[in-house]
Amino acid sequence: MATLLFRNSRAFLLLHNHQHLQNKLPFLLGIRSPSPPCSNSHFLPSFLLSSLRYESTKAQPQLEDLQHHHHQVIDFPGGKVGFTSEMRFISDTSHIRVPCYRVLDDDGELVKPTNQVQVSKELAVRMHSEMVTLQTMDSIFYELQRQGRISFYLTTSGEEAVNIASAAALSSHDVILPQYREPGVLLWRGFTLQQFAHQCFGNTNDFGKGRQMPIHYGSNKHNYFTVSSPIATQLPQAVGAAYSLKMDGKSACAVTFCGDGSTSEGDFHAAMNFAAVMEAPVVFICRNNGWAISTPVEEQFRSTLY
Ligand SMILES: Cc1ncc(C[n+]2csc(CCOP(=O)(O)OP(=O)(O)O)c2C)c(N)n1
Ligand SMILES: [Mg+2]
Repeated sequence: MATLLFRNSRAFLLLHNHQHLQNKLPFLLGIRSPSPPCSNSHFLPSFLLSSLRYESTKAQPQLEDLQHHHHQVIDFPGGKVGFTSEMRFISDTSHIRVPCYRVLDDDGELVKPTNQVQVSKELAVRMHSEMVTLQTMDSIFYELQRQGRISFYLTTSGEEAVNIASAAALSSHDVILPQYREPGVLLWRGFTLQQFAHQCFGNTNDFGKGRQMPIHYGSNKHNYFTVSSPIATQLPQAVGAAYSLKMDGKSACAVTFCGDGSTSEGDFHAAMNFAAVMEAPVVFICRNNGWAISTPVEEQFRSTLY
């Protein structure tokens, strides 16, 4: 079965054992600079990496051990959630909710020294810039939809970092199977604002030739599967894509996104088991924004992890 890896204010991540994925883990866990697209050359010395990997992938038996470093809590659908600045695997269920991971306090100061390796200033600025671009694009398209110029739109408000940070951690060979709130991954990979506009307007320059609703982006060139409307269908498909990469001996993984509501679908559970049985190189990133349209998480499932 998949392992619950971490959850921050917006996302938790499930992953299966695979050497290639484990190479990416230190950055996904925030303790290593990411590799630039198409390259694996940014790694820390191997002895350090292997100790970090061991440290980061060792699952603890009880969630209760997770240190709560802060006294503050946030109000989140389903109840109050504490904070932690410790990022690590957890393997068990508990009556305690998984705390929200954060490294900066409300004033933008580091909460405490962590085992993180800083990314370069250049990369940090690019990540920030892409998050701002994503917000700006959202504002424009959202207003276009409200004005009736496009028929549909969904924003990524509050989830910009999940988009951009996960994209920055991957190589361009890794295939993305998105839900619909991850256009930032495509933006990071070079899809232009004009191309987003072509798709939303469904014109002749749209790769889908207007056959899809707005925001159903897809691009072969960017290894980004086209968004599909039925919730959670991308999850078992991602495992299939990952298994195919494994059979072809490729040094790449499949990365798929879903929302908290998607975890109620049968496809979610099928995907988890399929991935575990086939030992497929797939990363599941679940964005927990507390709601599936009007259904809050406490009405969606009985898991206490949220
Ligand atoms: C199979 C299926 N059922 C219902 C819907 C309608 N629907 C669209 S989005 C959505 C909520 C999904 O919530 P979540 O996965 O948490 O994603 P979020 O929008 O919160 O990011 C639903 C129920 C759908 N698209 N497909
Ligand atoms: Mg949701």
